[in-house]
Amino acid sequence: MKKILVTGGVGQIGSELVMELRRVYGAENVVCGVNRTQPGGRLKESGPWEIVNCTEARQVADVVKKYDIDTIYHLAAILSAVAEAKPNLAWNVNINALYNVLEVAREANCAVFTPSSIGAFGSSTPLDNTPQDTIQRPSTMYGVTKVAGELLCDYYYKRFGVDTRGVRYPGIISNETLPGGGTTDYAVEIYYEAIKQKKYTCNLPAGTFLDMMYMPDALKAAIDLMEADPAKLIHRNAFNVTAMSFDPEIIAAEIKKHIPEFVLDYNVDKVKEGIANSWPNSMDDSAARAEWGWEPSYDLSAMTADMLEVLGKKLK
Ligand code: VAH
Repeated sequence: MKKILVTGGVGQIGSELVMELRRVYGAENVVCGVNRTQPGGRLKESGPWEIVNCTEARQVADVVKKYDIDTIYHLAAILSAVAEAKPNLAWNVNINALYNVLEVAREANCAVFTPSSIGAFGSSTPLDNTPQDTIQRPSTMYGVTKVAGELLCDYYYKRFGVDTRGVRYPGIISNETLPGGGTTDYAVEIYYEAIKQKKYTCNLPAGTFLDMMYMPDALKAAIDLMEADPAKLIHRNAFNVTAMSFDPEIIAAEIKKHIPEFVLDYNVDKVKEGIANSWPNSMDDSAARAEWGWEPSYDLSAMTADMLEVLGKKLK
């Protein structure tokens, strides 16, 4: 049975990935790695956890040795908006920590999943139906770390044989752990505010189309890719994956089908607007579909119904 370490284990994706991996592989086989914040609730009670500051190579090596880890899901990262405000921190976490994880994986023979992002593209990329293989000249520090991360992961595969794989995640929408400092965070916040206030002030303007995905599909993409037959992988770092593309007006209209009195207005964050405008409007994920059977389960309608049902109970 796989022995798995998840870094960034209390983050938006990491906290749910740990629970899903524990369901699939057995709780005792999945270590929740956290930088500082201890896990709480069932995340803490359902399996092992460790303090792992991935910018310290020794800490990564010690946990991998202690639990005989053979697979690392490396989710620890600084997201786009925070990365733009703190570029040095973003480089240290998104690249130096990744380098440490890859070096430990090389020495301990671990497979490594590292998410990239739609942020790995820039305004010179074809932004509609963005191809798997295309120009990647991002103008944000987040995007620079994502492109460099993709190249570093591919290098460790080709040069050292480390089994590295990754996906370019779109904006991820979920109802467990709030995202921290992303440009796509509005697409999570809008559901919470729709239930609490029946109104939302959006920090991205109408017409800003971005790829998005519901968390269950994001978890499925990571696990399915890591279980895929390596002989069928032409690409590795990293695959375009998406489930939907919408702008604030479209998600608001879907919410209004459930909460007719919901009102959307705008107070645009110019930094986030600039970041979002440099990202694809929609991605082509045909390579992931062809090479490892990627297929999302949730569209905007199904996601909205589920988000509002779950949050309706959670926020009561
Ligand atoms: C962000 N949610 O907004 C992250 C993600 C595609 C966006 O990388 O930075």
